[in-house]
Amino acid sequence: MTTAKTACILCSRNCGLEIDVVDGHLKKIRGDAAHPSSKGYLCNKAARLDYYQNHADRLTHPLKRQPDGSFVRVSWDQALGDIAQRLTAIRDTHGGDAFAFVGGGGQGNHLGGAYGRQLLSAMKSRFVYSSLAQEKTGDFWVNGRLFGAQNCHPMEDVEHADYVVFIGANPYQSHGIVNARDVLRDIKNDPNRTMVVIDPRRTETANQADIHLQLRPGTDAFLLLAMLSIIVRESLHDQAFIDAHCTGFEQVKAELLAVPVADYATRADVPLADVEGVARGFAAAKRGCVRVDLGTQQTLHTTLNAYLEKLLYLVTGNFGQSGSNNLHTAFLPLIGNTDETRSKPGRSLKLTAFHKMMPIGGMYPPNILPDEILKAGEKRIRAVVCDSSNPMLTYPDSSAQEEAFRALDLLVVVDIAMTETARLAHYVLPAASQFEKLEATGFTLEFPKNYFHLRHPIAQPMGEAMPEPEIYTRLLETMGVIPKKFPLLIAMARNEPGITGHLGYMTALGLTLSRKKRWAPYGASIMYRTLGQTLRHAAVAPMLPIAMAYAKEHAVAVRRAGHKGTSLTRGANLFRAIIQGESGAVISRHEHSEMWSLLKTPDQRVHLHVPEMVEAIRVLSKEVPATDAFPFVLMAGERRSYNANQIFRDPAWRKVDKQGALRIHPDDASALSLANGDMAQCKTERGSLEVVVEIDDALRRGVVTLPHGYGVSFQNSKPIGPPVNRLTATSHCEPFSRTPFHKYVPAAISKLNAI
Ligand SMILES: Nc1nc2c(c(=O)[nH]1)N[C@H]1C(S)=C(S)[C@@H](COP(=O)(O)OP(=O)(O)OC[C@H]3O[C@@H](n4cnc5c(=O)[nH]c(N)nc54)[C@H](O)[C@@H]3O)O[C@H]1N2
Ligand SMILES: Nc1nc2c(c(=O)[nH]1)N[C@H]1C(S)=C(S)[C@@H](COP(=O)(O)OP(=O)(O)OC[C@H]3O[C@@H](n4cnc5c(=O)[nH]c(N)nc54)[C@H](O)[C@@H]3O)O[C@H]1N2
Ligand code: SF4
Ligand SMILES: [Mo]
Repeated sequence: MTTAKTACILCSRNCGLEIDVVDGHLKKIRGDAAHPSSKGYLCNKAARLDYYQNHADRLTHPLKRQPDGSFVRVSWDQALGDIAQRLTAIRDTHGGDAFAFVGGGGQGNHLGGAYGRQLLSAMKSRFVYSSLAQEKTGDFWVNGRLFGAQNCHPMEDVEHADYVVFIGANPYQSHGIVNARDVLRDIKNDPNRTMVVIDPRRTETANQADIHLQLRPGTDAFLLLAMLSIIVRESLHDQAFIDAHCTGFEQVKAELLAVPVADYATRADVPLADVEGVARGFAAAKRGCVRVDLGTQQTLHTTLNAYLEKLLYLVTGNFGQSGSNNLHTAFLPLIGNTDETRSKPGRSLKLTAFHKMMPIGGMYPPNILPDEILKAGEKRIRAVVCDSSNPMLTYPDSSAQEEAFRALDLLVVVDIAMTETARLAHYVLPAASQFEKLEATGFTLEFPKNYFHLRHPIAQPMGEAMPEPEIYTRLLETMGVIPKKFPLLIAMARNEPGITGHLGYMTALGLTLSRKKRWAPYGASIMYRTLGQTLRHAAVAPMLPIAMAYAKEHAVAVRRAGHKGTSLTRGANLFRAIIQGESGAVISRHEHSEMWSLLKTPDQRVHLHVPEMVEAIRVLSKEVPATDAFPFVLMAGERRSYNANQIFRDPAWRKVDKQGALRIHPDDASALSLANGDMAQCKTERGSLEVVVEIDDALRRGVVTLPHGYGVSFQNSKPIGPPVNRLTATSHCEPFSRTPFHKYVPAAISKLNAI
């Protein structure tokens, strides 16, 4: 037995863990008290991680699909040789845009993505499709306008706030905030702090709250506008803050004053007095913050919701201080910035062939992928490499995705397990699991203190599985885009005395890449093969320049976090601290007043006036409530105690809710003669599923929910629990960001007679 430190890989919190490992099994799993953020916290799911590490669908060898759909084992050389040859042929015949990279890191593994994305350069493509573009790109676009770059990303300091508003987020189950259950309990128990939950369901979080506004689904924009209007009508906004830090308030104020407050409260079906109470309470709070999640992002008016939610904390001055919303630094660049001004003809912004969509934050949305494969004629996507994602279950409209993926000339899936997507692939490449390799996430989301956790392997890779850095580096070498050997750089790396902090190596690398410009996009793999050979774990090598850049950009805050050295050596010291910090390393400590330096607007002010959003507010005022042909609104993809995206496959990991029940209000159930445990049919425009019924008085009438993360065909079985995306449609999305309305799927429910 060994005891080792790592982190949980099931959600963006990545709580630090200490695990007893016995024969490759994760036996006893405890919270790591030394982790800089989670400090020993964990939730019920972490204890089940051995079901991720050891299960019957784990891949151990590269596989090639046969015409009859079965798979045969092939060697790495055979697989990579054929893939390289076919990718190169597709690129040379049809151009780079025939290729898309899909996925690239889930909740715990972002290191491999940095290597995988090099394939885009090798293929001369810019198409990255990602699940983040089915949740947060509307939000990122608004950030670009308000704060100057789409990767200026605000988070919320719930831990230190007096007044917290959760909108469409259920942190008790989904986490997403520091040590959620403890923090929620602390707020609940403190009479001087207020928690508000805005959610159509009385969630586990709402049960801890002081105030629950149980609005009608899809009406957040109305409710938020009513609250904002009350604030400006009653002059509760923070004029001093706005004068000091914002532009464009007067235009926005005029729009907000025009909002018919009482009408909009009725629209949301929330008593006007409650809307006023929260608007006044939040505006009066000393330290207030707003946390949103999928309940606003995967429902009607996605992008407008993001704008209004941010206006709420901005006009009340709840930004840039303890307990408010704050921008934070990023270590690994998880989100890009799409500079919209470059969309002019001849500039480098890449529109998709069929939908003519621009990327947001560097990503394209899953909702358009089937059309870009099937309908773009000569310009269609013909080859996909899919990594760390299972689109057949998690992308909207499983049937449409399946039809499209089957039509590809080449599909390669890199995964640790035989997934529904892998079963369609020409080649399936086995990756080492997140406990078998060096890993890390880009979720460095904290301010004023931020940290980064590089996780060391704690078990041996299974069979011939390899870490993604090795897989992609070998593929690039086989494609001939980089040589296999860099003798000069290797020699530099080996012979350099430690005291120089790799400055000699970095200079030599810089010179090499400036001479051979065609190698420049492959810095990660080149460093992996050279500097990496002198480190305990080669895959960490590309983090040296990242650490150097971070230490340069945030010099004072990095120094405050205890990383010594001069402007030349501090980056290498930070790099070393990251490698050595088994429980994670604090990388920077800012003062709140320094947050403004993270803004990317030229005047370092928040630009409140976003013309497209003002227009959206006007359009909203004319919106007629939809009269859907379907009587229910289905929230397709609820977070519960036993789901974790599609990360677990073995259904034995679940202690409760094994069938992933459909939750329905008691009155709706009785109208349909449904009792607990009955079978029902849930039907939408796109499909129907047979589901088990669970009566839940926490719901509004007319609203039903199904969980996310079920529907797995473990060992090629029939789907276990509902594969919810059989019910969703690619066209059912916000026209601007194309993020799906997963939380607002019109549905019909009927009783199925027992057989
Ligand atoms: N247990 C568990 N935790 C997870 C995950 C998981 O699979 N399982 N996945 C992780 C991931 S990838 C993500 S993105 C997060 C998501 O985390 P959350 O967004 O917190 O989770 P959801 O349950 O999808 O949706 C949040 C809430 O939105 C509410 N909602 C639905 N429609 C509306 C609406 O119109 N307005 C409002 N205001 N609310 C609405 C739902 O009732 C629900 O309570 O969770 C992360 N954590
Ligand atoms: N209807 C509906 N659909 C939804 C949602 C919803 O609420 N409703 N939520 C959406 C959201 S917010 C998200 S984030 C997505 C999540 O959906 P996806 O983007 O598909 O991400 P995961 O489910 O995390 O993908 C997990 C895959 O990564 C593999 N994997 C795990 N570790 C590794 C590794 O180290 N290397 C490699 N190569 N692979 C690995 C797992 O085996 C699994 O196949 O689902 C989305 N889909
Ligand atoms: S699933 Fe639970 S234990 Fe794991 S990172 Fe998220 S909050 Fe922490
Ligand atoms: Mo997500």
